[in-house]
Amino acid sequence: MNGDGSTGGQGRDGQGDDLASKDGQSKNADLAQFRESPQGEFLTSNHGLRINHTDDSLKAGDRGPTLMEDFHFREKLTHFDHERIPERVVHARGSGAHGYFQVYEPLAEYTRARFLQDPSQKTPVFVRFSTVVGSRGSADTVRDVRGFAVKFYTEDGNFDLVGNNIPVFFIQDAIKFPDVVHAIKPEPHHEMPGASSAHDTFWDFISLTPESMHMIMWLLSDRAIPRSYRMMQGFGVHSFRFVNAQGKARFVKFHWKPLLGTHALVLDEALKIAGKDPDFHRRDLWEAIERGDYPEFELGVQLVEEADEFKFDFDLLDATKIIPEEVVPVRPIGKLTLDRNPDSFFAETEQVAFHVGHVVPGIDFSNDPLLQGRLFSYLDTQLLRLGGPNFQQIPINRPVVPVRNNQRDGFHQHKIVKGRVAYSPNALASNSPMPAAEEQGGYVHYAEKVEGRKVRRRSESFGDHFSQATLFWNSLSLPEKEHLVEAAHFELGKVEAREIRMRMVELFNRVDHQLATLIAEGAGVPAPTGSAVKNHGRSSPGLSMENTAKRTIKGRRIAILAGDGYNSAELLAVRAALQAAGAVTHVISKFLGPIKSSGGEAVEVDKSAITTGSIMYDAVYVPGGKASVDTLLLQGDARHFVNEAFKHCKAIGATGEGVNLLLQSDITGVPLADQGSDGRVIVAKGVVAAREVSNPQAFAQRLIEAIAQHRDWSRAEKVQVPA
Ligand code: HDE
Repeated sequence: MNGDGSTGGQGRDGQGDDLASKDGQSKNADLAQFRESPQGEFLTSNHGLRINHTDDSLKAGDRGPTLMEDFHFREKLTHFDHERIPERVVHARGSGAHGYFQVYEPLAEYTRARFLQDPSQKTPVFVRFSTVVGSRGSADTVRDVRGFAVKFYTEDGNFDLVGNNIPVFFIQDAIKFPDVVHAIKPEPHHEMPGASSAHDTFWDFISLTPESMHMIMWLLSDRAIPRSYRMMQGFGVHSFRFVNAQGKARFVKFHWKPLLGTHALVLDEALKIAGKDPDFHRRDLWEAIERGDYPEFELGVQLVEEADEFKFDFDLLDATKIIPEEVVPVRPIGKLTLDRNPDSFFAETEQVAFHVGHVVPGIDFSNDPLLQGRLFSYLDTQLLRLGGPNFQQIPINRPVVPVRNNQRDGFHQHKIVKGRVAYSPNALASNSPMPAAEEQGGYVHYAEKVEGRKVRRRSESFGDHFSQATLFWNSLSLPEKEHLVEAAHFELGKVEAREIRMRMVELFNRVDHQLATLIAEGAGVPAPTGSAVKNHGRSSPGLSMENTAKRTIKGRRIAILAGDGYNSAELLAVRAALQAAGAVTHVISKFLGPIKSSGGEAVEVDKSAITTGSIMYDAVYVPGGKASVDTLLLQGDARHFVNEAFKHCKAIGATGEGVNLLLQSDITGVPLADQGSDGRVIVAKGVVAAREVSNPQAFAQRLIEAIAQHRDWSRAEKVQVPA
């Protein structure tokens, strides 16, 4: 190492080229020096002194005052007093995971980014999923946008793709960001509601900001209440640029698609889970990774030639617009796998600092005014949140390549740089560290031609705020449309000012007349008398989650309700089949501990009824066994479980006497009463039931098919079910 460059601290000098290695382990190795687990070690002070007693302060006599000289007491308390850092202004609540990314084939034709060239190379990544509105301790399942931020530790430095699970945004210009965030955050006089858009100030702002209407359609859709972080899409939102080694640029939009399919909760479930398990998404992600069920997402790109920039009926620089997949297909380019949970929430998930400006050669920006504003904001926010300009030296933020420059000092500087030269140009250190030419990996901004007058105004090409909102509405399936209207009833139902509700209905009327009429009905305001615009009738199938669902039960949670006297053959066979198909099963009973089957075998209860509920499962199965089912019949909770699962359109299975529980619940519209003892399996509306089970495996197969549908929306009777 050259004595006048930086040494120690950051990066591993001289090894830059192989750090984002084929096996993706180097980042782990790089961070290993920072990981400690003090088992079996002595307790010390922060200056390394072994501490001999930490449970009593130093006092003058047993009952005397605490002494000033108790440095251990003061250090321990002072450090504790300073444990908190400011939470993120937005996206405060998050969950992180480590993993790796692999490209499918070399992309040299489109980009010179080195991590996108070699399919055998694993680039380490850290991902942080988040909600936007709530504070750090808020519930996971509220209606909200989800952040999907990915840090790629590449051999060219870090690339951060800081996206959301919704492909558009509320506003077109970053200067409006403080306004939209102030409007959606808890109202400042009483700090309510804690983490929800359902209040006056948000809808007041929206009703006066028509550019937000496309985003509002997504926010009211099921996308805003995902089933799991493992089952949601991600989007880079803005148009970025790919630039190849020849300097040719193309616009690019980034898409993440979950391999488990895109799935959502229903509103009632999301609201209830927020109380029963506020950590629902965090836990789901953590547990999936712990059991080796690694979440996977395919990265896709939409590429647009520079020459085609003006061929669309919207502006590519307008972040309230998508490029429909039918117009420009999404081309899959690689896969992200999340295979390791963080060791320390604070050190990793809380201290990770994403910045849209962290790019690598081959990836560049567009002039989207929202993106341009973000390029300022992310760096600025980290300075405050992480306490100064050296936040990139925090282990989770360190690139895997060396960092050398003439920046010096500042709070928490970890590097000890040798030499007296901290300026450029210099002759005393042979002008090092020196700029790299483009062919040496130096980042050169794409030389886009720009000219114009200084103006503080919006481009006319950003003027259409409704066509794509209508496109979204037209593309939804009927259940999705019903859910959107229900969500609007919930949100506007909490808005006290009638004039805000009226203004919103007027805006919805510019999206679609039927939509506005349905919303008005629940919002207590008159329906609009006529359509404000004619619906253009276009749709884009990719926008409906129905078309992105994958028919698998992998990673789904299935509840098995049982008590003493259960039928062991049925329970074990069905459970084994569900597990073999990749599902997670939990035996639920009144109390923890073992329960005994009718034949005397025992099975361990995974969850006691009081700690859980149907809302935390994707399906429920009730095995037979007279005594077991008779006990369940006496428990209101068990009937409620079945009712609620039915109401939420989930798959329900029952065998033997288990069918009695379904008959005694309020499930209607399923011909269960016809069940004779001929062993027929009845499959109706996602309910799979059989009195006599000669072949439990075959039964399990039918149940698996029903669960793989995710929900059976055909249950019109669900509204009559009390749950
Ligand atoms: Fe952010 N955003 N944002 N944002 N954003 C932040 O940075 C900002 C926007 C997104 O897990 C902040 O470190 C402005 C769009 C994610 O750490 C802050 C604008 C998209 C995360 C900030 C936007 C995002 C943030 C707060 C309007 C999707 C969490 C704390 C121009 C493409 C990252 C922080 C994490 C976080 C500013 C709009 C995604 C204040 C000014 C559009 C996923 O810098």
